[in-house]
Amino acid sequence: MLSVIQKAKEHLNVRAILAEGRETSYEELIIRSAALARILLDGKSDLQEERVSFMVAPSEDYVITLWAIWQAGGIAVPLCTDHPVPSLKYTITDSASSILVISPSFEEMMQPLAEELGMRFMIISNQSGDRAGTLPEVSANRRAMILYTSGTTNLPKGVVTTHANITSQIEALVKAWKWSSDDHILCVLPLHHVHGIINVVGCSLWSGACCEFSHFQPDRVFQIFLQGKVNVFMAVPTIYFKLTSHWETLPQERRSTVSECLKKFRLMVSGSAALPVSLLEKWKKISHHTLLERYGMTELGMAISNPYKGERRPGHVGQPLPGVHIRLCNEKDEPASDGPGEIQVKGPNVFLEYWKKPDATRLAFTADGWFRTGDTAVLDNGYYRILGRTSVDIIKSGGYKISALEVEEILRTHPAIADCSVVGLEDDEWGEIVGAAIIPKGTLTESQLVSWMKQQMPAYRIPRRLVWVNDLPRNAMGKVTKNEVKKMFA
Ligand code: MLC
Ligand code: AMP
Repeated sequence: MLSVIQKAKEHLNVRAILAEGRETSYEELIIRSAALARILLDGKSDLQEERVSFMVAPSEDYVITLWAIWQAGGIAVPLCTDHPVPSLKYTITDSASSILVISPSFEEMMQPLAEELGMRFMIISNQSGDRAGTLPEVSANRRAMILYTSGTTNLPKGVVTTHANITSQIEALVKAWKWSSDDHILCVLPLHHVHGIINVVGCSLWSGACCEFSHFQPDRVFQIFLQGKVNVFMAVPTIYFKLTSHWETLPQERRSTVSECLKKFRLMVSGSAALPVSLLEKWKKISHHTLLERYGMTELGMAISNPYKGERRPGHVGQPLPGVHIRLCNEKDEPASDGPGEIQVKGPNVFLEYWKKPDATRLAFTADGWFRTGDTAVLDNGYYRILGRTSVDIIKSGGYKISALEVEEILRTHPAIADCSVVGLEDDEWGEIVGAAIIPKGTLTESQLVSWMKQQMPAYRIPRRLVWVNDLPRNAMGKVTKNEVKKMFA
């Protein structure tokens, strides 16, 4: 039996999920996911790693769908609920998904796509379905999930993890951060990335804790906190920035009430992008917590973390998590002791492969099997400190990874754009925001371009700052010099 289900069986009558006032127990999750697994199987004995894309709102239905796909022997491909159709179509076709499961609210958007792609189309409902029938035995080394991540190529790659990878990613965090069945976490993160899937939903349900879902809106988050149930929170720095800014607008009395409530939390974690020390300090004044900063990646789950007990050092990400091996290396993949060097990782948490991309998979690992992260760090008195990324073409905005090359490719398909260059620009709120220097051909206004971009890409990838130029700065080899492009926005 899959280990997530085995763990859930330890807490049958306990509340697992709270979403829009609905409570779901672990027992209900088990029953409903097994029933959906049988529907997915549709008479087959095992989906044999067929890909099942699903676009399900963060709720008990999301977990039921995920667990159903796993129990039927399929590979889960979670879709972003905010992506426009072209991005969704790419994920579905690249993963060659044969089944699409959706929440009812996405029917109008997704049914035509499922028909176009000849997929089996299912709308998740709350009927319990058929309880009879066996489910396949799915071994831990089988593929479980594909998450799409942007990289230094122009199209996102599917990161494949096995059940064993996911178990080890969750177990390391449960141990390091002392999760227990007394915990209650609020999930405001999207569920097509490891931060939400593994750190929040995965760890809480592994531990018999309660996972509550809400969309992110600062006042809503404080209202939920003030109900007094939530004691664990995890988010990207942008969310802490937005919560801090909102807290500062509150009347004095409300500020104190919120701060008193935050003080009672067991744990607050930040990650997915660098946490500015100034933000850590502001949040400490508000909440009385030193945020626990950790470092992770879609290909790894989490790798390095500040300690639960002991010094949480501002500006640092801490030490390797249990079972994770870290080294810093020079450009020749030779260990560079305390660095600076590229972070390379080995361990049972490390992903299996990029989906159907053997060359990219080979390049991502050294000859002796270390995963190259592309992040540079130093080891500073026993604590790792991230210095930056090897590639200028990777942008992190609001915790989302964005490939500058991917955005450029999309912009170049616009008939009134001759050429462009996309860069990440430092920003207090978003970490980085996307900027685009554009060489127009013909007439193109900013508002026309913005409304066109909204149909092509999700909000976080849309360039927020635009400059119109006649030419792009290039080096002697003719390559666009991105650091010069950045100066064009000064
Ligand atoms: C949205 N907006 C942006 C933006 N994203 N503007 C600039 N830069 C961005 N990146 C704009 C929208 O267009 C809109 O503008 C306004 O901001 C509000 O949009 P929204 O979608 O409602 O934003 P909000 O809900 O406030 O979203 C912010 C957020 C979200 C921080 C909640 O970005 C988020 O969920 N980020 C988390 C991503 C994540 O989980 N990453 C983990 C990856 S895994 P207008 O004008 O239309 O109002 C990983 C590994 C690891 O990294 O280590 O964890
Ligand atoms: P993703 O590919 O979306 O999973 O993003 C992973 C990347 O996020 C890493 O390679 C880092 O560049 C970045 N990242 C995650 N956590 C941190 C952190 N605490 N500090 C700095 N960068 C981080």
